[in-house]
This record gives sequence, C-alpha cells and structure tokens, in this order.
Amino acid sequence: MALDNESFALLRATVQRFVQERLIPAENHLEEHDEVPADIVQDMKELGLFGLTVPEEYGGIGLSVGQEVLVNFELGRTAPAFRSVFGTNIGIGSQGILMDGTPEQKAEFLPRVASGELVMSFALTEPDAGTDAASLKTRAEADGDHYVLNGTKRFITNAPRAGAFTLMARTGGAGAAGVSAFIVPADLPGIQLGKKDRKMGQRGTMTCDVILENVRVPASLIIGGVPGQGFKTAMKVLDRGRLNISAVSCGMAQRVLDESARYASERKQFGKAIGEFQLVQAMLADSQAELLAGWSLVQEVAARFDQKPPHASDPDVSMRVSCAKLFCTEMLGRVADRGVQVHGGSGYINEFPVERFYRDARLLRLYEGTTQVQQLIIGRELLRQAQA
Ligand code: COS
Repeated sequence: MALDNESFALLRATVQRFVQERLIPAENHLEEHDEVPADIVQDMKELGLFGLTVPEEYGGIGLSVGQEVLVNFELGRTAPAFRSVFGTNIGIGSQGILMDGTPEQKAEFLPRVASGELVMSFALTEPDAGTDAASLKTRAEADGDHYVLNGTKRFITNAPRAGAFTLMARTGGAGAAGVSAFIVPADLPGIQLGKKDRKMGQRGTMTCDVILENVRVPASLIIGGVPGQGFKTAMKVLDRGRLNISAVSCGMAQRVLDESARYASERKQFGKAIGEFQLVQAMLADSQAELLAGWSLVQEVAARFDQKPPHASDPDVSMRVSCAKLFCTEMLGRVADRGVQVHGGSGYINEFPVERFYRDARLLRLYEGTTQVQQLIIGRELLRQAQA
C-alpha cells in the first residue's frame, strides 16, 4: 500500500505549506487558549489528514509507512498538539481495525475514520497498568451476545473528541492471553470522562480518564471477532505508532535546530553574532549530527516495515522500531536542551518557541512506551536471536 510518487510529492508540499502558513502562526493561540481552533480542524479534514493511513478502498489516502514518516517529520516542525487532533485517529486509534479487524468492521468504521466524521482513540493504559500493559484490570464479562465492561482507562489522548475507542479489556485469565481489543462507541451508556489532565506541556492536546461502568458492548465489536488477541493487536499498533513518534521527534528537533541557528546568527555578544563562537557552533553541530543519525534510522526502519507482509508482526522489525523510538526521542531531548542553551536566558522565556518545544518534547520519551520499555524490547529480542 502506497500513494504514487507524484501524488505523494504534492501531498508533502501541501503539508509543508500548511505547517508553515497555518499551524506555526497559530502556535501562540494554541499555547494561550489550550485549544486547536475549529477552522484549523476543518482545514485538516479538507486536506485529508484524518485519512492519511486508511487505504483508498475505504476512502483514505493510503500512505505507506515510508511515506507516513515523511509527513510526520513535516508535522513535527510545529506544536505536536496540532497533529494530536488527527494523529491517534489515523494511528493507534484505528490501526487495530485495519490490521486485525474483520471485513465487516473495516467496512463499517474505516470510511468514517478517513473522512474525519469518526474520531478514534486508543485506550490501553490504566491507573495500575502503564508499562506492564498485560496486567490491565478492566473486565469484560460475556453476557449473551454482549460483553459488559467495567474499569478505568488513564491518560487517554483525544478522549473528549473521540467517537469510539480501541479499548483493551480482560475477557479471559491473567496476562496478555486474557486481553481482547474492543471497538467501543463513545456514546454507549455507562461511559464517563474524567476531568482534563493538566500537563507539563503539549497545550491544546486533550487527555483524560475514561471510566466504564457496566458498558454493554456487542461481541461483534471485538477486533477480529476472536477474544484473547487484543494484546497482540495493541503491540502491533504500537510498533507503527512508535516509529511515527520517532519521525515526529526528528521534525521537532529540526525546528528547534532551525530556531537555534537563526537565533545564533542574529544575537550579538562581544561585538559579533554568537554563532561565530565555536562553543555555540559545537552545540549546533552536535544537534545536527544526532538529528541526521536519527532521521536516517527512521527511514531505514520504515523501509523494513514496508517490506514485511502487511499487518504481520516481525520481532526483528519491532526491535528496530524500538531502537528508533529510543534514539530519536532521547535525541530530541538533547537537541531541545541545547536549543534552550543556545538561546541563553531567552530560551527560558515563553515567547521563544524553544521554551515550548523543550516542555512538549519531554512527553515523547514517555508515551507509546518509555525509553526503558524500548530498551527492554531491544534487549529481549537480541537474546532471543542469539539463542535461536
Ligand atoms: N507484535 C505482535 N505481538 C507481540 C508484540 C508485537 N510487537 N510484542 C509482543 N507480542 C506478543 C508476544 O509474542 C506474546 O505472544 P505469545 O504469548 O503468543 O508468545 C504476547 O504478545 C505477550 O508478549 P510479552 O510476553 O512480550 O508481554 P509482556 O507482558 O512481557 O510485555 C512489554 C511486554 C513490556 C514490551 C509491553 O507490555 C509494552 O510494550 N509495554 C508498554 C506499553 C505502552 O507502550 N504503553 C503506552 C500506552 S499507549 S500511549
């Protein structure tokens, strides 16, 4: 699955322009009002951003992973809250249906996802199940041709905007094998949203608890129709998600570096631009080298992702995705930190973009699996390969 080269070049240029002309100028509004303006959301729908990864047969644009990371690099150049309006929709929110859903589930949900009519969120994390996702406690008890769901999901991105959730709940015994993935329409009786989380950064994104009390979900909404497969679906979805987070990290690092190089060329001290001092150049150079390394890694892993059979999992590719997530998000942390340093005291002041990027960047090392989870996945897979 991929868009033809010519159409993709056009799409990429359009996204570049959209970021430059519409999103970057709206960053201050986002920061002040903690919301993405409705006219920007409408523009995103018209550009097809809600359907980037949905195949053409369901009304989407059908990007390959290699193309998706390029678009995400462009979107990374502005506040991540803009991408979060549709990012979970085309990513972890709906990919489970695309990867493992029945033909009926795909036909019912994907066209509405692609048009932006239906926003989907991903609900895995719980108060007591973060990194140890397989220990999740939300119960789904069979009752005739329905399941009754009870539990709490935590930090759910876009929950207030969501029309449906890809939600993992326990239908069987302990551990990963007891977990099923459900498509849960957000308007079912018994679903309540917690108050909006107040976060360190990423203003304009919406996250909150999703509380389920005796929510009756038709058994036909188990993704793939077979219980006990939900943990694997969630992990497959996260593989693609983590690679896209890596691409966003590179885009964000590029923006911070651009802002820093511009500032260094304009700001004068000791009678000349601070960029002429080698200690400042060293910071810029380290950031450029690390950014290039991370971005090359993302593209290499994306190519492997596209080469494997569609929607199949491959532990070696998963391991490489974790390398990208680990390296790129940590790289962004260092680049953002140097960006503030190059700006001196101004870097700590709200009116300079690097101050915001520094706070926004912190989340990327946490969500969709912490740096430590990526290390664990890499370490385990290397041992498995050594023993094989
Ligand atoms: N693709 C497909 N299947 C996968 C997979 C992947 N990437 N990763 C694991 N699985 C399968 C395993 O093969 C195993 O199946 P079998 O029992 O049939 O062999 C099953 O899933 C359980 O895997 P594992 O034993 O590795 O599970 P663990 O409980 O040890 O968990 C970690 C592994 C810690 C890696 C996992 O829980 C994780 O990624 N945690 C972080 C969660 C996260 O990212 N949260 C962010 C929330 S979304 S913002």
